[in-house]
Amino acid sequence: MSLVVFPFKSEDPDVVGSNLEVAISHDRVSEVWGVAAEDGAPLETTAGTADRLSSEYGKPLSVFSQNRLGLYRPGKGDGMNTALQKATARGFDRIHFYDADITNFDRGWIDGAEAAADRGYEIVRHRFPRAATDAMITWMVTRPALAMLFPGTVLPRLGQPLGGELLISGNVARALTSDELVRTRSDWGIDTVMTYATAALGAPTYEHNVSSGKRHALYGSLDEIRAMVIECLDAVRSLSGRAAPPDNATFEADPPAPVPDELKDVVGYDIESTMALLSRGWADGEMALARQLPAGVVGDVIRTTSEPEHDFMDADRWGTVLRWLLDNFEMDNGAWEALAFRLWLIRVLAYTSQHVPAGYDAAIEYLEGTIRRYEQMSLPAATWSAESDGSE
Ligand code: GDX
Ligand code: MG
Repeated sequence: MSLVVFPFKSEDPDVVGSNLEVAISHDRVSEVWGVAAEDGAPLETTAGTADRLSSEYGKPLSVFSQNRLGLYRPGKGDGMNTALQKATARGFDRIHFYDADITNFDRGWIDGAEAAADRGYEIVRHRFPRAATDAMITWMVTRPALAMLFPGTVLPRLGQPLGGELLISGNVARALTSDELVRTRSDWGIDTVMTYATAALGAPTYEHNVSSGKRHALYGSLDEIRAMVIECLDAVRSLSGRAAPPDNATFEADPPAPVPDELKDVVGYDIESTMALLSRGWADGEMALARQLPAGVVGDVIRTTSEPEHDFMDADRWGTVLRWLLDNFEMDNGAWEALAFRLWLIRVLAYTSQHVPAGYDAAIEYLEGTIRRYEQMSLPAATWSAESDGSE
């Protein structure tokens, strides 16, 4: 008995409706839920579509608002936790989660997850190729931080540690509902903590590759995902000092597949308006924090007040900065949030200007190399070596 859950906020109702239909029409799926944000979700339109589809397919399809469960900003985390609680109370064997804004969602996603679950995997994570300038939080914050905090484990190996597309067994869902780290995380940090918490359980995990990629709403200026940057950084920082996942857990993945050519040309964000963000004024207290940055970067960062430079933020300098943020960053402190966002922007622009022009394959290979390098730097016997992958 499988349940499919779509958390949704302000998405195109036609896209949400079409995704609800893909799920409810699937023979493995017995029920579908749309969990709406407290604010902004076009609940009535989607609820009307849900009622129509429910009678058409003769299965329950409900749309309801999330409950207030966590301790952070009420966001996607409350939506996912609301679903987890209700689903475990109902005793579903399998629970799928999908973002509601995917425009190429089809039964293949559900088939892939169900097939792996049939083979005994209790956690099935969908992975997919993304444009070279998409996934800038995944590439610059989450995967590097997981590499630094948990080198040599499954965590830095996961393709989409922030992905909202996964299947978990009823047992895993029950374990997550009693995990404080997950239950309290109501904001964008939910995906990060669920990734850690599921890996920590040591249950057999599979990565299913959706080779066509995930097509969904992309961004204009990166300012649009400022809250996501901050909350994902805070979530991964909160994992510092926690136990590494067991090293004997089963982890398998689909082999890599060719990436569609048109996906290689997709632009993940608007470079010009993002560049302009670097010229914005500094927040109160931001400069005082910036002066405490590690020696190798402090001068260059402060110089950006007069010249909006970014190319100095190579993989190694960013590694030092991210480590410093993991040790010191404070969420809900305006100066820290402004500085963390500024530093991330500098790193994203440096990567975009120096590595994206070399073409999709070279850019992605470079990014994968940076993850291996951060991991290697954090292993006990490792030293910083100039020859390693990812150094510039
Ligand atoms: N119930 C509920 N409540 N749903 C929400 C809320 C909320 O407050 N906010 C967003 N959603 C839904 C949204 O409608 C969509 O279905 C899904 O959550 C993901 O949001 P979206 O705006 O599409 O996020 P985006 O930019 O695609 O980010 C995804 O990838 C990021 C990344 O990998 O970089 C998402 O899974 C992020 O968690 C992740 O950080
Ligand atoms: Mg999206």
